[in-house]
Amino acid sequence: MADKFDLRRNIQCNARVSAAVYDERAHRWQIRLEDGRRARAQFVITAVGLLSAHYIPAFAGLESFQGTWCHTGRWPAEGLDLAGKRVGVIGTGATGVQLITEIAKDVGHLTVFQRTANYCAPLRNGPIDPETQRQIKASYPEIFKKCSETAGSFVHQFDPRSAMAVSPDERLEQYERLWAEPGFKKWLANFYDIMLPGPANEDYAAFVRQKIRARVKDPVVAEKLVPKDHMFGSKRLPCESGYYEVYNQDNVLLVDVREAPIERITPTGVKTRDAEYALDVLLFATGYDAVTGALNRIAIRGEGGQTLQAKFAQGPRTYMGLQSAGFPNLFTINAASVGNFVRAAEPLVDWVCDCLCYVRDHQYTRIAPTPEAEAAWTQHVAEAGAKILRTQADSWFVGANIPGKARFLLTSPDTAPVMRAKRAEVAAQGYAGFQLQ
Ligand code: NA7
Repeated sequence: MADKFDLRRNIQCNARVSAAVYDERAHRWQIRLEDGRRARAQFVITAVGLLSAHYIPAFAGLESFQGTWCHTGRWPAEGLDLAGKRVGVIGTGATGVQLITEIAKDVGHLTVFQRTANYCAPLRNGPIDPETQRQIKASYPEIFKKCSETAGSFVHQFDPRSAMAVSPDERLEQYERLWAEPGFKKWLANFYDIMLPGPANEDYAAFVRQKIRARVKDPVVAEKLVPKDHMFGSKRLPCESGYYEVYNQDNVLLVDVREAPIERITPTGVKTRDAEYALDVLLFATGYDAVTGALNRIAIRGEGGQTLQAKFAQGPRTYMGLQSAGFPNLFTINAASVGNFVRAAEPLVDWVCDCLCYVRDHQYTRIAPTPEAEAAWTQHVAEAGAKILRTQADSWFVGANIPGKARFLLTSPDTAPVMRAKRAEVAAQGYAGFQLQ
């Protein structure tokens, strides 16, 4: 890719950005790298990822642990030898669920520390024969077009019928049919209202709970794995390939740390209120300081010396997730996308490119949102966000997984097509809501 588009001369590898400071007189950013190198740029576009700032809870005693430990997002490049070892995993989100399923095949003994049980959906992935691969590749334009039309930029379209508007038999038939199919269809091609708070959502949640119970032999363990404290889809749905069967293995133990919280890490393992678990390896599948975390790890200073971190202390304050007032010429792409990030990011990048061309073509040197446009957008996120499923549980969607982080929807409450239309309209109106200078 780098060679095809002749990008190498424009890329600096191993360049960890430590600070970016806005020069108000020159309308330029001064960027500092950790190794002392510096750069100047008129525009800065952050593409630092929504889920890249890994989070390890501040457990007492971690430094005393004599075994091996790591966060899943910092897996050693040389790999970890888990064969025959006593391994502990903290966290059962999308990462933990996939990790547990894979390592349970090798480890000597596995202890899973679960705080919140999740609704996990079977992926049903399998080998794709060469002919099917050829067909998929030949239809990329249609696939991408479909993705551009759906709420979350995935290929699936919701069934426009309400689950509650069809008979219970018909409803169950659809649930079962989609459950048996591969991929995300079981939630994203289902009745539209299973992804809204209300009776359809609860009906489908009950269906999924039964699916979990049916796969776990020990009914006490099964009940621990059945989510009862949040709505289906209010947290990101982990997708799995044999996760629940892991708990039927004799060498796997599920520890409910809501019942008996982790008190500390000891030199030899993990101590909860009720017991101590001896471990050779401890794996943290404890997630990420989402969206703002990676931005806050860079000292970003805008006009008047204010920091982005201070500005976002009560949650992101942006105009459509793209820019923040007082931080001109800085585009924060990661805060503006939603759903299938890869597909959603592409039109976003195109919009930013068009915007930069507009600024240059009109001989402007500075673009920033007006405080009014930013305040209106922030209010929209709070109000529209309060009605959607993603704000109903304590998850990274709203920053609730990080102690002390303000609770605020970190992505847009609108669907991807709505966001695209809003951005297009803003551009068509000469970048309405932005101040150009
Ligand atoms: P998640 O979804 O944030 O999951 C983190 C997990 O770690 C979750 O089960 C948490 O329990 C658990 N956790 C976090 N802190 C603690 C403490 N202190 N004690 C016990 N357990 C804890 O991160 P993932 O990496 O799995 O997934 C992130 C995204 O990547 C995912 O949504 C996809 O979009 C891809 P909790 O649920 O908070 O009780």
